[in-house]
Amino acid sequence: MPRVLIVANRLPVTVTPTATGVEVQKSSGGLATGLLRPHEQSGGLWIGWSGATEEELSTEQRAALTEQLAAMRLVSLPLTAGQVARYYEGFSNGVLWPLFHYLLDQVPLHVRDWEPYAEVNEQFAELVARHYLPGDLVWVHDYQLLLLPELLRRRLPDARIGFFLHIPFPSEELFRTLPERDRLLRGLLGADLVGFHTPAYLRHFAASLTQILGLTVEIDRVQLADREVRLGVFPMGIDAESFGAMAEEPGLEAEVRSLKEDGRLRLLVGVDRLDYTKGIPRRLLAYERLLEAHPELRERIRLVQIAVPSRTNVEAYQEFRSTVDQMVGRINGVFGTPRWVPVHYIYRGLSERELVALYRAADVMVVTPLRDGMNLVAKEFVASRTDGDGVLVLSEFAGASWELPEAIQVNPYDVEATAESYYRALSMGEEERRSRLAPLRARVQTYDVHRWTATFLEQLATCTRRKPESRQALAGLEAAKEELLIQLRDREELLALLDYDGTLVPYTATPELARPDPTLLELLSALASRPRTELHVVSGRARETLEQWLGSLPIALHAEHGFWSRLNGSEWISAGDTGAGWREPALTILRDITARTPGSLIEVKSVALAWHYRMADREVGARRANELRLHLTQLLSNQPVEILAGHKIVEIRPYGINKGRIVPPLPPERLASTTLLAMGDDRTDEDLFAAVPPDAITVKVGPGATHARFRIDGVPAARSLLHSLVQAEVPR
Ligand code: ADQ
Repeated sequence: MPRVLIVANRLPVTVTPTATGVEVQKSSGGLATGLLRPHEQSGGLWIGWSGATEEELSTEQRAALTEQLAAMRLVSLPLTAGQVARYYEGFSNGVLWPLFHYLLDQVPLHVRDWEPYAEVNEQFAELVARHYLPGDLVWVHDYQLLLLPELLRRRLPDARIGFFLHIPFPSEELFRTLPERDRLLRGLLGADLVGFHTPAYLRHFAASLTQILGLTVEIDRVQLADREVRLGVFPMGIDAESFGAMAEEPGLEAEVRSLKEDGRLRLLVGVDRLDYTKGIPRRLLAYERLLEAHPELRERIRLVQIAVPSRTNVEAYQEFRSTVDQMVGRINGVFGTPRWVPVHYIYRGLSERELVALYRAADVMVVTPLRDGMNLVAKEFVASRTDGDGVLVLSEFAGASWELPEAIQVNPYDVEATAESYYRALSMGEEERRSRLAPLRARVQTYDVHRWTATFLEQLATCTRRKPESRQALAGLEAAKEELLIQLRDREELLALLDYDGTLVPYTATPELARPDPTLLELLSALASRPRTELHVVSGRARETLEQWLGSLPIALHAEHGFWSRLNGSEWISAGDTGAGWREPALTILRDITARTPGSLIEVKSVALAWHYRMADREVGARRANELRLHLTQLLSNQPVEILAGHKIVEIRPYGINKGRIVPPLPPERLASTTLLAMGDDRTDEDLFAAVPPDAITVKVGPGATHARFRIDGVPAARSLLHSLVQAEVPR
């Protein structure tokens, strides 16, 4: 098993400064339990913050802490109180947490803590890189470290990096409200594997990649320029066996009986961190509604609500605490009697044993968050019910709901319906209770936390990093430059065949906006005037455009994928008659789809027709493009044309007309003295790559499948490559 480096905001410990040093206590809890096994078994490290700020510890205490942590193979990332206030409480808990839980109104009006967030992520990257050894698996956790995968990738290009998000990934329309949305997405794309609790979160993330970054996601993977990122669904489980065992401990039964006042009370139980996402106020309102609507239940039921103090330094949490206090006070004041307290509210954490006793005592477990990544409490309840009884009322907005469909599912925003579902749960017969719980138990026992860690790490381990040799096969900009210069030493003629859009200029909203800028014209002109150099620009565009934009340069132009050619200022020559019977019917279809797809447009060329959808909504555009291709393929099946899907474009053009046509004849003696460069970004450029000799320097610009030998990042890299040719010494 490879060594696993776990990276999370917090280390699984609690640190207390003492007179002589520090006391370090291991903390338990969902994540810690789950990750302890790979941590122990792989001999790995856990890297995170200890929970004590730099200001809280003296120099001696810091040294003592480091030493004690090292013995547990834990590595602490030091944070100052200011960093905790801004990176952790400010941006992570003040902005990302509410936004990712759909609670936009909790996001501050003016977000200011981005810089410290990015800075701490950098610090994490430095620290992890320092401890990394080749072959390690790096597993980064949660929303505090969204930038870390990319920051690590820069430092450790060959590392296998996994990321798991413990909270929901919000719908793309919400996510895009974040000013730093692009950087956060790119941060995550530094990983090889990005995991979520549910398929819906994965879908939201994929939609964000498409809509915000313009990337194409193929169900569970995204192809980047130089590597692939896999996306996966890994619903987190709990240590079901240990909860089951605790539930069977002797003496527990007595505790359960006393909680239920020897059977006189039926209990509804809620166990949460005191967090506004957990739905406690509406849960209380629903309980109040239940008491109003069903007075016969008074003095016979009780809601036990346990709330662990959480994020007490964040203002929203302080206000929230007093809201809950007041509601509990009000309900108890209105409905309580000398013999009966309707809500038993406890504001502190309980031991695991106390928790299990409560889970066992619950007639109805109420888990009604407004939004929750997964919710482990629901699973802990199920695992503790070794007696096979008890009803789970579960919010449909908890990640756990898709895994636990046999629970009574509720919409926590619907207070009336929630109250009714409590009633339904309380009135449910034993047979139904048992038959609903059995499949829940099977699920929670099978997909436990150990299975969760093992599955994630297994998948991460199969993300094969490219070996150094194969990387050379698709090397980047520097390698392409080097190879060009080496070839030019022996073969002094330079023949450059260059695509235009997406290679020499970036894509623009509409095709006419992509006219060449002065820097490009200068660059092409300098390259064309290089001795023994022949420069061709080949494009899918119409002749008129190319002539207008590049006609004054001493270069060869090829329009409409090589149907038209104009060699150094001569006349345009066409490839011959191609028949045009297909154009009218095709145009009819194109006009129809354009009318139905806002932001799309038709380009009519002399032989080809093109449908552009760069400006259309990304998802709709892509769907319509598929529809169009299908339709055209049927309509034009007996016509001498081909239908091509390019970069945000669908093109119909006569057969045999492709960019490969423009490669000039290269008799052996010319071949021996020519260095050939072919560069393009689109699928149509693959025809060009296929038509040149195998040792030509073929360069793919940007992501996507290719047969080119080199891949570079984008237009600036393409220009930089040409620039290096202009500057290269020409032998005399
Ligand atoms: P949390 O928001 O912390 O976790 P949850 O999944 O319910 O939510 O886990 C809480 C843990 O704390 C449970 O193990 C529970 O037993 C314990 N706990 C809660 N209240 C307690 C109390 N009063 N006393 C003692 N212990 C208490 C985040 C996400 C979740 C996701 C987890 C794991 O918000 O959606 O399920 O991470 O990915």
